[in-house]
Amino acid sequence: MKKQFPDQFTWGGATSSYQIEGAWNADGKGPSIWDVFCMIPGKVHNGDTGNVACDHYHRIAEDVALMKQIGLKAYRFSISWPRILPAGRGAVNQNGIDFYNKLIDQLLEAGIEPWATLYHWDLPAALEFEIGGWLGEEISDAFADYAGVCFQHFGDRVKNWITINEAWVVSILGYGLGVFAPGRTSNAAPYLAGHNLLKAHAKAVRLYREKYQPAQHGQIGITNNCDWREPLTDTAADKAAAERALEFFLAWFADPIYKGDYPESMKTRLGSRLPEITPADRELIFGSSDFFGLNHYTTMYAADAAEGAAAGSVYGNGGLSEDQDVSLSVAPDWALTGMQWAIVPWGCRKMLEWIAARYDNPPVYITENGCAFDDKLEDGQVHDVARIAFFEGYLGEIHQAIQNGVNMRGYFIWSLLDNFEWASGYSKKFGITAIEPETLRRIPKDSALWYKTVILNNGLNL
Ligand code: PNW
Repeated sequence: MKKQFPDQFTWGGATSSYQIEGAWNADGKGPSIWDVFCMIPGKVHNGDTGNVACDHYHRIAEDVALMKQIGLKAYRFSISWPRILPAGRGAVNQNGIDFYNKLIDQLLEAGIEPWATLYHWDLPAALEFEIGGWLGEEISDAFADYAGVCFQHFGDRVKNWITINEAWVVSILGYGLGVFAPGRTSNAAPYLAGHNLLKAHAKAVRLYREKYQPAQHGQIGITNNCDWREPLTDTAADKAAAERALEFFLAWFADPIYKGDYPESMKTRLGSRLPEITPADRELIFGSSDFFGLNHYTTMYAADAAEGAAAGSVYGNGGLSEDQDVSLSVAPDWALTGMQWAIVPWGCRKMLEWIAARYDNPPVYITENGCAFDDKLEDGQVHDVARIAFFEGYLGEIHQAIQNGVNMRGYFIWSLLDNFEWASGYSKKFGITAIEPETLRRIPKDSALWYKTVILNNGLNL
């Protein structure tokens, strides 16, 4: 069966700076909160760090050639803030500008559209020390100033900008559960961090629209992550619990942008822990995204926990589930990836349909989707059949969502390369390309060859 995607559909691959670049202190780069977090014993599996990672910093030519060979139409990478501004604010590091210029130029030469994310978690450590990171009042202006440096230097060639990657992860895992940098725990800080992330995003967008977009003609938006929440039973209570869980996950950030305020369920349950969106904030944030960026990985059942104890996921992706009175679970027959995330392709379709219904069918890009498996490198090959099956399942449901009217514009595989998987270190492999230990040689897996044919056919041939 043929599943044809729309003309002009953007087929891409994604990575992020800290996860692949290495060169953590080369050529004037300042330290990020992830450089520091990795130094703290016990924070990252096996004591792994991003000091070398895939050494992408020194292998641009090789990596762009790999993307060209796979046939990527677009490449989503992130810019390391402390490589551009080593102290977070003030002096610009020209070597950092040169590095991204080289990457962008080589992508364009290879016919690959650059998609730049401005913040994929590697905050300059100076800003954590000096103003409390995302809890600091000055952080949104600092971010907008940094964004301006990027628009100024790269905006003549970069036409697709993502401000913030996954404000939910930054807030909940970084400032609530403390499992990601900067490792703080609190039940109030995440909501303040989230508020400042929204303001930072919106200030960068305002600057782009006022000063750069008229001449540069690019698009700018934010990428949020959300897993689907399926009601455990048909009861009204479980249906409401699933809806509430989605509101605490995605509508937390999308409602202010598309509706001008936080969801009612969050305001009621969080009280003064949730900052108020003032008229000035609303003016700034409402309408501040040219497209809807979504990172999607998995699905869980949600049940009302008002009567019992809320149960989150041990992997953190329930968030602060006691705030929501939601209990999460998975069906025993759902297959799991190496992250213990369930493989539920139909959840992706329901997620997309929920977004289309709630936000009036905005243009959507899935800016990450993928899976970790315990791949085996044998005779220089990786036969990752489970990963191909995962992608076929998810893309099949995305195709169905398009048939059902969802305004899908593009899809980025996470990830182009096996890389530093945050607190899991190098133990979790998401890539369609393996990295040979020691030599760091790139070895396309079977899924990379499979993806090449999907892109060539502009769809699936099942
Ligand atoms: C995303 N959760 O992280 C990131 O954008 C990537 O950098 C990362 O490599 C990828 O997904 C795979 O993990 C997430 O707990 C981390 O729900 C954790 C969660 C979601 C996304």
